[in-house]
Amino acid sequence: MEKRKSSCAGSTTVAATLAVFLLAFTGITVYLFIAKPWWFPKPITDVGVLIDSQFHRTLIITGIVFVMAQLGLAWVVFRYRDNGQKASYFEGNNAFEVAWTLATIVLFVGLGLYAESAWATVHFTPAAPGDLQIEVTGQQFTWNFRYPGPDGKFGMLKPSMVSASTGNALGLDRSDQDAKDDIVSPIIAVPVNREVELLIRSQDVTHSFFVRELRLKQDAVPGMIIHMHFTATVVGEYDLACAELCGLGHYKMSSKLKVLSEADFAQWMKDQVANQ
Ligand SMILES: [Cu+2]
Repeated sequence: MEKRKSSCAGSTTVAATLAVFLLAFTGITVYLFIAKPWWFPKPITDVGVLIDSQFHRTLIITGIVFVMAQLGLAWVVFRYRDNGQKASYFEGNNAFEVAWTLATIVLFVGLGLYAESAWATVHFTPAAPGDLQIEVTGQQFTWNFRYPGPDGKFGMLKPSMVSASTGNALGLDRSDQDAKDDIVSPIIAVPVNREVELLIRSQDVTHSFFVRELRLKQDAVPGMIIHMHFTATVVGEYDLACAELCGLGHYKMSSKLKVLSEADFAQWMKDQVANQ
């Protein structure tokens, strides 16, 4: 290959350093994903387990592509470093471009087709009859959870009656027969191994109901009641956060999800009835 003047030649050190950096960067990244020093908390629903296995499948495939691409880059950086040779120009390789575009399509469509129908199970199929319904209301910057009470019916809400100072954050019309036994709580408690249906709404701006262990995140949109259902299988207390930047107090818009045994849940319900 034709040489340029030797004074213009590049340095092997620069190319080698960059190649070594790429190797180290790839190694550290792969290590962090395998050792998992920071990882998701364990899922507490069967759907969460399905979502995790799909996540792992995607991660393994994209991980292999990532490692190959980084190793290829490190090799090219070192192999074709500036030795003082003249740069040559070429217009690319159509066969390669078609091949990797097709490979990407096959990969993404394939992963989509192979995916467990976990997400669709939650969003497109309704909860089974006899589930426990809980209404979730987001408002700047708190969560309120309403249970229909022993009659199983949610009472009337009147926006004109919303008053945080009198403790009626939802505007519940207690004169309505169905509203008399409604229970409103700042945390959400659910019985273990029983299907729960959430009716998610917002009183002002868009919020987002998010519990990591449920692997569920759903926007609360003003003017809509969005249904979502889950069955928690592990007793415990979990953080619930608003996952939508909803204003200055967004950072403190959090609550708790308590998954209780059947007996503890019955007791919790009793305490709530006494407190209303
Ligand atoms: Cu919010």
